[in-house]
Amino acid sequence: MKALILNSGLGCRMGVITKEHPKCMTEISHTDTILSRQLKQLVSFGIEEVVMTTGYYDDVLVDYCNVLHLPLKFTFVNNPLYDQTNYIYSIYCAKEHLRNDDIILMHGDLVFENLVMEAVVDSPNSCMVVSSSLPLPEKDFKAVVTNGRIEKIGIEFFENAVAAQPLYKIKKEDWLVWLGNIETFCENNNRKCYAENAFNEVSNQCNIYPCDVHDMLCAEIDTPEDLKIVSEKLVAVNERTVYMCFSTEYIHSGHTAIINKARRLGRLIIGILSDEAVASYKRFPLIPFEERKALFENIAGVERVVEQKMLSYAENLRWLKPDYVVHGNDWVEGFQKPIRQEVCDVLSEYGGKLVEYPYTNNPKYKELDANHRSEASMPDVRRGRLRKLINMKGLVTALEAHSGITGLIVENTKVLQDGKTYQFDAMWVSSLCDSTAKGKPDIELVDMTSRFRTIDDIMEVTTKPIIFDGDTGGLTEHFVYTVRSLERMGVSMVIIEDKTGLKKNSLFGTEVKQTQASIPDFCEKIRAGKNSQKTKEFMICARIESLILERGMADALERAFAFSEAGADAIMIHSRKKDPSEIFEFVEKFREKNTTTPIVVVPTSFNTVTEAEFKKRGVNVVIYANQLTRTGFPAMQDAARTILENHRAKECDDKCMSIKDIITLIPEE
Ligand code: SPV
Ligand code: MG
Repeated sequence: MKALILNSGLGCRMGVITKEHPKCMTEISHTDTILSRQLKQLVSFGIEEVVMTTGYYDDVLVDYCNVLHLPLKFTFVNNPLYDQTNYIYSIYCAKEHLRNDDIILMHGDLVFENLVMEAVVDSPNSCMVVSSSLPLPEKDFKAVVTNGRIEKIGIEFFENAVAAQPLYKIKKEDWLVWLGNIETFCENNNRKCYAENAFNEVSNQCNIYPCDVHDMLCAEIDTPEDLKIVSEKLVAVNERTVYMCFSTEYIHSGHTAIINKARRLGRLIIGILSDEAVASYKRFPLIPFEERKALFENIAGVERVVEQKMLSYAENLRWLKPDYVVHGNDWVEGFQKPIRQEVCDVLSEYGGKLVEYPYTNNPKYKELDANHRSEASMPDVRRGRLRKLINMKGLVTALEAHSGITGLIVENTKVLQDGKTYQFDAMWVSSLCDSTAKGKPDIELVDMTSRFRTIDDIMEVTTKPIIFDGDTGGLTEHFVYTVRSLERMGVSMVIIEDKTGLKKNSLFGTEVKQTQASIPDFCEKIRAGKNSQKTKEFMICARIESLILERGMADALERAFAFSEAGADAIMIHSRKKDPSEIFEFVEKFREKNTTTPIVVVPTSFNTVTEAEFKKRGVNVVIYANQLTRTGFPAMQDAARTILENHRAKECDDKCMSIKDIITLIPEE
């Protein structure tokens, strides 16, 4: 596509302003003339070639264009009769340069905002800029629109007409028809009328549609008064701000394309989602906030980069009041729909606008994302993420997973509430649930090889950190090997409980015989485990069973201090009481002396306590230890019974997830 700019005329009505140069060289802002602004706009829309008709002060004009050093290829065509003819003849002079492309045609005295240019450039058909919002001008162009198409253009038409501006996109097939008639006109010495007179005769073979820009800026400058009005409007246009938000850790061509579009609308402010918001909405960012911010600070045309603390834009929009928010149209449906709605609501509070561009669904970007995901799932990257999350969020949550599919549920389940996204931070590979899935009791019967197999199944399809239920840790001589294997696999933390001999599930409490390990023995196990690990990030958590075995608070606390002294990276305190007071008491007393070692709780029994309350009291990890197992298997029992009772599967159908839904639970690689 080429641009054709008509700059031959005298511009007499501008008075002294055009004494020494053509009208298009009139200054309209501190930084631009009418022409330099037009040319820069063309460059920003990807136009590379400009045909410019010249006449009045043509040498001054040509020099000026060259001095601008814009990446444009100019073809200057002089109209030798510029003072006796109209621009129809200038076009005629340039005709040989105008036969092979679609063209953007504009008068050289036209000032328009970028959204106008965008509407013209992106139009699938030939079009002319009109405004249905402005009153019909007395002396300027109007377009008569019939059956959705422009039938006539001229200053004399008032019926069925809209205000029109000489800015067009004309597809080659339409242009050849119009240009053909311009040639006929000029060859018949009809050179003083408008080029549009030639169009009016052939408009039925030439499909030009109105491109309605309503009250956006698009105006010709004919007089010093016009210049004053348009320059003032331009000040406001140039002060507009645009806001976009990114969470990405790398910039690809899709990002730069949308940034370039946003930049055309105003001064661009970029919001970078905080690490916490990214972790809650996607996954833990591999690249921290400061580095993600720096990526954008180095992009030309980005004026300012700020933090967006939450997925919700509301806070930043009320603060910055941007004129536009720019986003891909991928959030019209799906998970981000409520966020989008909130953006629309907040923008309407002060008259801002949402501008959406088609989302680039490039398979290359999907591949990049998949590579990124697999990087996030690599052992070295995954292992340290639990500790980082605890440091970043203060409190993290984990849900049990005992297979690939339950791992995917923990990985992908998200809830959007009050502008925030909630998802689990980590997975708990429970001995109870792993054993149950294998139809075995929770007595350390499922051997480590088999437990590792479960971890592997989960790891293969997920990226979130894993907390492994290591039961008693076994013999110290064995535990050191377990630690290394877990560490190598990318597990973030193992929790071992201070029991010895035949371990039974804690929720049996004192109903079964269970023996607690001595403090020195268990400290020795912790020390041996810590000494055997190869990385700094892997965590060993000591789990205290004193409250379960009714040995009292003092014993629990004595153990907690001894175990953390021995090197435990975290302390888990367990209870099977519904009433959380003993847990609260423990946390309070432990925190009086130790403010840093993370505390882990498993609120299966004391399940009324909210995460916020735990956090307030100083807990750092909340593990939902068995809820997928306890909801999943009863549903299966129910299905089995329903089929048996009805001797067919139909009655079971309503209880079933559709095949389509079950397939979509498994993401395609
Ligand atoms: C498990 O989930 O296997 C646990 C927690 O160890 S509990 O069942 O509460 O003991
Ligand atoms: Mg267990």
